[in-house]
Amino acid sequence: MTLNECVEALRAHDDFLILTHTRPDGDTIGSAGALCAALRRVGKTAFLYPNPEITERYRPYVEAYLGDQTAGGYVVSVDVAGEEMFPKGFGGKADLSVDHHPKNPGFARDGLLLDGEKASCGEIVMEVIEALAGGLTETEASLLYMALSTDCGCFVYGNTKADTHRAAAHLIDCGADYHSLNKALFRSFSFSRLKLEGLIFSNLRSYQNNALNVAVITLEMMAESGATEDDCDDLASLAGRVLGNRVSITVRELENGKSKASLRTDGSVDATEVCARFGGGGHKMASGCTVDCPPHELAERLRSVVEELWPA
Ligand SMILES: [Mn+2]
Repeated sequence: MTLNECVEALRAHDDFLILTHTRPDGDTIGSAGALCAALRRVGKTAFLYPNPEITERYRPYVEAYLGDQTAGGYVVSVDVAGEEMFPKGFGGKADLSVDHHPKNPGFARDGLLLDGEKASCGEIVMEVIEALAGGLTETEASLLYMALSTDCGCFVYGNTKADTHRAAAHLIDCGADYHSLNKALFRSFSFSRLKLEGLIFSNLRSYQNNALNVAVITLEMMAESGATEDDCDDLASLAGRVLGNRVSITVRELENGKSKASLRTDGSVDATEVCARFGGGGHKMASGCTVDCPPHELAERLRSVVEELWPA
């Protein structure tokens, strides 16, 4: 559907329930919060579905929009790539969907507003709000800045484009509190997370002149740092920070005796090919597998396959 059709669908209804995705990130939460605020501003009743997985990092930003109702109203999903990504406990259907995942199959009854070129769903919601309400408040701009900046890793991921920066500049012009958001979202970590990273880095192993790096995260390290699942975002990116890295292997020991591996590569070694040998899969540059063996053993087995396929 077009932007105008999306805005017309929003105008035609009065009560809204806004869905974020399972294991919600800054994009889905910021997009949902901003849309909720704008709908209220134009006289509608709107709430966010009380997604039980919203973490303490994000909850304060959307506390005012979280309702108790888990069904009813006109249901709008934001940044939700498919029905399997619906938040825990939600058993209904979506009426409207706004998204930037190219693979979104169009599950919403009245239509899907999709722009797969955007780095974040927040940039699409920004256009929706401006067309619906004729501008952005400072609160909405801040929520959308949270959405945009988190989905592009504060402008360092490969999805970052000139348009991403232009949208961010526009949000800053509209009053987004970007200094405090940048500090809170990208420069602040729980004590446990930092302690866990310390343990991971002290035990990091490096091969191929620092081009191949292997991190192992054991249950003992989790216990020693006091880290919980909330502290474990994006651990698979840590080993790849080594200067000269081309391939990184990260293995986490699971409670059930198995180990879960993530492989990230620059494309010189096909991550899917490596993980397929262990029953896993994914993409050429990022794949994973879960294997019934201790973490250090899995790391060694993966390393030997990567070295076997290492480019001459
Ligand atoms: Mn997103």
